[in-house]
Amino acid sequence: MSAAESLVEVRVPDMGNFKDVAVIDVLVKTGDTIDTEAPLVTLETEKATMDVPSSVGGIVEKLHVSKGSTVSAGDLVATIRAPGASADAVAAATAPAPPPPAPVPAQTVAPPAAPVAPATPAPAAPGARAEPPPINEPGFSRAYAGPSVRKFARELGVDLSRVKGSGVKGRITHEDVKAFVKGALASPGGGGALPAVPVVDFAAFGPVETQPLSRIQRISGTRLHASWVNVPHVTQFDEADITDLEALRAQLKDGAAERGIKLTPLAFIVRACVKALQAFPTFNASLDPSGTNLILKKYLNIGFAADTPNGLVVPVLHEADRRDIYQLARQLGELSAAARAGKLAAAQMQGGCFTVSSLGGIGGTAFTPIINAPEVAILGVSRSAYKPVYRDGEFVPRLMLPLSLSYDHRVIDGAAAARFTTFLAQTLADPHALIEAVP
Ligand code: CAO
Repeated sequence: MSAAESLVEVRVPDMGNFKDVAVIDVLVKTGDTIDTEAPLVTLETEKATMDVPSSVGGIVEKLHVSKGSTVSAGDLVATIRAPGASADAVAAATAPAPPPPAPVPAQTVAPPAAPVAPATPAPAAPGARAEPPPINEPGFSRAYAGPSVRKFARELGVDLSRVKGSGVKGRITHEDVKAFVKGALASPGGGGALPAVPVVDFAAFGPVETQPLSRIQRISGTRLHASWVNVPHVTQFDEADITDLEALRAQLKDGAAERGIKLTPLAFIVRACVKALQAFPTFNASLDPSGTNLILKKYLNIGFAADTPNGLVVPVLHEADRRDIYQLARQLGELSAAARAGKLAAAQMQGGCFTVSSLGGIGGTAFTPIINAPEVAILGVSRSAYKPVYRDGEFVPRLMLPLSLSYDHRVIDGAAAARFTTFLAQTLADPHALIEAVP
């Protein structure tokens, strides 16, 4: 092994509650040269099959599992000899699984204020067909399909996470992959490929430095791009009068701090969102992969965008409807700390129904958040400011909180969105109802 190489251990990611999962296929052998995200083995639970991808590219030094064996989260799958891999790479390779992508109903990666560009594709030569969109690897891994269908899909460059299975329990068959390709070829643009962004030689105009995107940025970039191009977004803006809320929070803050709880506006906003989602159930819903059915969720988990040194992640406040303001504030603090330390488990980023993205602690007056698809709406919150509000014949100073609600226009129409933000603003203006105990 040269000085510029390291041995990287790839382990089974956190798979939720599954243990002793069967290895139904080993997709590489010792000595193979593999790319980052190349699938190493296929696992099969009672409900799904999933590939375990390699977090680094390199040469397969040793395989630690065989076909027919069983594994659980954290078990060693393979050792990869990676060129130039560092201790960071080892950490990344053994970190919890990346958040599952759409259409898996699990939410993980934060939607940014601006679209995240995909890796710049090379411009297509005149008359040449553009490259298909990149495969969403975590989604591909979790798609319910057998090894030969996976291989077939790889050969054709088909992203299995976008294919609807017609087999038993929704298992994807060869025919489903073929039908997907036929449909893609028949669609305008021949496979949905997007026009390429021009490639510019920036160094021709001055000095530049190249910085690789972090692993989280790369994963979130794919998801954000998928949401940006697949979901027709509209953003509804509104303002909530939080003068009374802030007065109440100021009264309660010190008592909460004595209990080790930082009572920030976000806990109140999440509580208000819970009430709004209960009043408007279509906002707590997702389209199924066919796009013809709305799945209404009877649980209420709320994700929140957290800014971390490695990029944006979305921890999820599970059963947010069962938590009072203090429990929400405590959980927000704990999950934010874990997110910043890079210690969130996969389960802590899954199952979200609706996302709140608060830039209130930083600044700004409004933004257009990208929906954390397959959720159907996201609330952006900007910094509150005192404004003159005309009331009873005079202008009075009121603390106004800007709200920016982006929604999927296939599911929600403008009137519903305006009703939602109106309800939210009214709820935030009545803070005593927000601090009531939760039944
Ligand atoms: N208006 C005015 N002040 C606000 C505010 C608002 N809307 N929201 C929070 N603040 C204040 C808080 O009261 C706190 O002030 P004090 O320390 O004086 O009490 C300060 O801003 C910082 O708050 P915080 O950031 O510690 O806590 P939070 O609960 O507001 O936010 C979290 C937690 C995790 C959301 C935040 O730390 C974070 O990561 N924000 C960035 C999220 C992000 O990047 N979203 C964009 C994604 S889309 O690209």
